[in-house]
Amino acid sequence: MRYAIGVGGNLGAVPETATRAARLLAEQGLPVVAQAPWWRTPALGPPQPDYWNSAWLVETALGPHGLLQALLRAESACGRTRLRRWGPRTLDLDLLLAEDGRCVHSAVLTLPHPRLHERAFALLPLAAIAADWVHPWLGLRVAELAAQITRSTCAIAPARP
Ligand code: A4P
Ligand code: MG
Repeated sequence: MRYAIGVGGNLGAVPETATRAARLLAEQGLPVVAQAPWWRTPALGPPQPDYWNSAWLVETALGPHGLLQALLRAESACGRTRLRRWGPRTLDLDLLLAEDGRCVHSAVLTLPHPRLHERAFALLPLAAIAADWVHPWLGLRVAELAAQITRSTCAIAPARP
């Protein structure tokens, strides 16, 4: 099964940190099988540095909760600390969408990610690697959701690390 992961961060050398996290996941049997380009995006939330944002597809036999645990472990191993919600971070790995469209609503996990469809910094990278995946609540393809996002209000741009 493949899952889409949103990758973000704005402290330290984020693309390098993400490469380290991908290696850690692969060592645990969760290979990153596709990686979107990087985008530079203004922070949503309290004032803080711009973000690096990308997206991955991860292949795993784990269920969504097992995958979430692996993502949280990888974040911690990459120096993630949590001081405040939407605060600056070395690495954020969010579970965005499952290829089969499965939905989860538990105390620790909501799938699809509840804010995926509102966010250019998540949708535009995701559309580069999973354009045809369908958002199960909305019945729209990722490419359609990305097209609906007004780029001008988000002022985000692809970038090279
Ligand atoms: N959780 C529930 N559902 C999920 C899911 N689908 N994926 C729970 C991942 N986690 C999920 O997350 C808090 C808890 O959410 C987790 O322990 C998990 O059990 P967190 O990563 O500790 O905290 P957070 O990321 O600060 O909070 P939140 O509400 O997840 O924030 P968002 O919505 O992820 O937004 N600006 C730019 N430009 N780029 C960004 O990437 N990211 C954020 C964080 C804010 N501003 C940003 C960006
Ligand atoms: Mg998160």
